[in-house]
Amino acid sequence: MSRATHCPYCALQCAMFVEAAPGQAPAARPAPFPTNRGGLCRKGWTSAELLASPQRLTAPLLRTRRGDFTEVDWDTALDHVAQRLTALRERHGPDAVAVFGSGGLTNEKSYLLGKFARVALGTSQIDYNGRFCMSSAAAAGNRAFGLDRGLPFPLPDLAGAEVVLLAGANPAETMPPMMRHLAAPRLIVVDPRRTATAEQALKNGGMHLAPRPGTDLALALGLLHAVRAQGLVDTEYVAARTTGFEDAWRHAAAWWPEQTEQVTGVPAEHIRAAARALAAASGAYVLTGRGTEQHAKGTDTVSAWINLALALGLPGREGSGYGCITGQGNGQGGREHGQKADQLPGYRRIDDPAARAHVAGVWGVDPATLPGPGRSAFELLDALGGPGGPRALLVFGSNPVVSAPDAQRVRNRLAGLDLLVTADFVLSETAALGDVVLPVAQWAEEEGTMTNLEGRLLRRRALLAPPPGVRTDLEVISGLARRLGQPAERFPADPARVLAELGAASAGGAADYSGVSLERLEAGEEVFWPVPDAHATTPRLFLDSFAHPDGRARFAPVGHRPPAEAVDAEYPLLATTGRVMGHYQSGAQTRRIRELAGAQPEAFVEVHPDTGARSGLAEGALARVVSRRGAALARVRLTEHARPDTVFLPFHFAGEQAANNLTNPALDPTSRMPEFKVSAVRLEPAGPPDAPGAAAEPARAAPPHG
Ligand SMILES: Nc1nc2c(c(=O)[nH]1)N[C@H]1C(S)=C(S)[C@@H](COP(=O)(O)OP(=O)(O)OC[C@H]3O[C@@H](n4cnc5c(=O)[nH]c(N)nc54)[C@H](O)[C@@H]3O)O[C@H]1N2
Ligand SMILES: Nc1nc2c(c(=O)[nH]1)N[C@H]1C(S)=C(S)[C@@H](COP(=O)(O)OP(=O)(O)OC[C@H]3O[C@@H](n4cnc5c(=O)[nH]c(N)nc54)[C@H](O)[C@@H]3O)O[C@H]1N2
Ligand code: SF4
Ligand SMILES: [Mo]
Repeated sequence: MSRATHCPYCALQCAMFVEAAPGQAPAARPAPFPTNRGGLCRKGWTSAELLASPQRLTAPLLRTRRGDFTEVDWDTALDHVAQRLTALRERHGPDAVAVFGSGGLTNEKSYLLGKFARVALGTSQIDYNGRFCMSSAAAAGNRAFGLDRGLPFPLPDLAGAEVVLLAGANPAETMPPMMRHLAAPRLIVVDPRRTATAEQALKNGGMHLAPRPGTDLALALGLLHAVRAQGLVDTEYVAARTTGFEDAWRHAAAWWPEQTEQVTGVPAEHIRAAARALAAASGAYVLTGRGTEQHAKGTDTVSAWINLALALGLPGREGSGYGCITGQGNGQGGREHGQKADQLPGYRRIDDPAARAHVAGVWGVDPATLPGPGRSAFELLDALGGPGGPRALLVFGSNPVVSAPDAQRVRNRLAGLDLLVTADFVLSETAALGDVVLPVAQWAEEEGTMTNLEGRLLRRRALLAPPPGVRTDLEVISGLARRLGQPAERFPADPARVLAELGAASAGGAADYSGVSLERLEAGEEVFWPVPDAHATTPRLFLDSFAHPDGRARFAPVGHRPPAEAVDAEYPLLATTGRVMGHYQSGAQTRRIRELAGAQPEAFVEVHPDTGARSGLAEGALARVVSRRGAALARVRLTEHARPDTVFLPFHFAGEQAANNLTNPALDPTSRMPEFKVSAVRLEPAGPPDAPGAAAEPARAAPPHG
């Protein structure tokens, strides 16, 4: 029996075998596992292609004076980076160097990267792409429950529910094997579009509520209103296990269903029916995804969904609950080990003196030398090269020129840097703008642990040898730390040693990993955090009490407010953005996989036929989707499944096709999450249906970095 690893992409972390017969390209196939139950999506099936792709980087690249890249050996590359970083720090101070990490990195890498920033660089300027992902749900979860673990229960629990409400999540495309757990429950899907997930709901006797983008908070308040008005509040649970209901209710009191219909477009009768279905179910879950979270009021919106779940008595009860569906492969673990601007390992706060003392003790440094909180992801990117902003950026596992909001602005900021270094296995759009590119090993070639959407610890296994010339991220971080004067033993490149240290650093924190060991995972134990000792596992949280000191969950008093940007005569439509099944994120990986690129080679925009007609756009026409910030070029897809006031674009494409050319970087005040899901736009015809060059990248001059 061959040993399994897990998919390189999303938080479902499907188990898979990866094998390469002699002389053949490696191939992936599903392995038995409780989460994917023997399934893989199209991305998983094709994931091994990039391991042996000719587009893979196998030598470090250094920008020459002429402006092109030249291959160099590792010593040359790392010496160069270390010298430049040292010079910039001496000249401008430690915060002149910034680090941008990723929820795709293993726990060990996330941990070592955070330590590298705080100890080897001494910078406060580190954040990561998870800030763009589920930071609003994390903030709301902490506020309500005192602890943030995406799903506080194992995924198979969902199959036993009668009703599952999915707010702004489209797992039929974003985590297809998850639908195996959602076959039996009736689904209530809240999404402006009639997605594949909404179709499934309608097929199984469920409902599709299609609010105008940016109005979920009102809808959740309207549902709470309908629950109370119909006498469906679980008053016993609310009295025994929560605080703050009356304060929260004051904000919902005005949202009777007819009023909610005015703002959201969801019929009042559907709101009442959804409230009744949730309350009548013997087991029910409320789950949130990026659709409801990626807003300038995302934290309050998630709080409103949690308020609804609390009023119905769902969280912390067997067979019911609330959960946030995390996104990236290690979206959960990536936010626990200290690559976030305000965090230290174990989900500790960097401004908490006790946390600083504990972690500094493990690291063998004086707590006073640890920097304080830094800038959040977009604020960090936006400060690059500017007055008082960082002069150098190290990127591990992200492609922000495609995936950050207001992408042209981010591109300009990167161009203003003195030094841009990227660790990647392909020349992503961000790597292509840089001064140094460091080629790293891929998932099937490295050891480590991941924490999936359920808080379940997984082993990533090296099943194949990396190509010669490639190093692991841990080796890169370790090599740079040593060149910056750190002792080698403080920055080990061996994942097992890093995991042991991570366990010690997290001990006593909210996300306690001190009892995690490779042996336990190797033995096939099911391990869910917190893991405070070698026998502990916590598949279900909150059954006895919530994590606040009084053991109660807290209702949050949240009111509705409109999106950051309003439509007007010039920009009369709303654009929302998201995903399609066959591409992953910025597309840096999946656009390089033949089958996936062939199936979806270029950007498209979903448009209601009436809106298309008004804009003079037929099926297959090229459109320019224009916002106050910029434009994206996309092929028109007319569909009755769109709202007439809303268009949808996937963000997987780059250059002039990038959806993020038009998105709004308005930030949530608590989570600092950008408003990816609402921009005011107009549609313009951009050429005939068969215009050539639609998929072409714009010409790009090499940036004149030093
Ligand atoms: N195929 C694929 N799968 C992926 C990924 C990928 O890139 N491709 N990425 C992974 C990652 S990192 C993540 S975070 C997850 C994300 O997984 P999801 O949250 O399922 O993905 P999205 O498509 O971003 O958003 C979900 C839905 O939100 C809807 N939406 C837009 N605006 C609103 C709104 O105002 N209110 C509501 N209620 N809904 C709205 C969109 O129409 C969309 O169908 O997917 C993971 N899986
Ligand atoms: N408009 C719009 N924008 C969005 C979103 C949206 O819904 N709409 N969603 C947001 C969300 S939820 C997310 S998570 C972000 C994600 O967006 P990004 O952060 O850009 O994520 P990826 O495209 O996965 O980029 C990962 C890069 O790192 C490389 N990589 C992968 N694994 C590793 C590794 O282990 N080590 C190293 N060194 N490199 C690695 C890949 O090759 C790729 O180039 O996008 C956000 N942007
Ligand atoms: S659902 Fe996610 S983890 Fe599973 S195969 Fe697809 S991309 Fe990979
Ligand atoms: Mo994400």
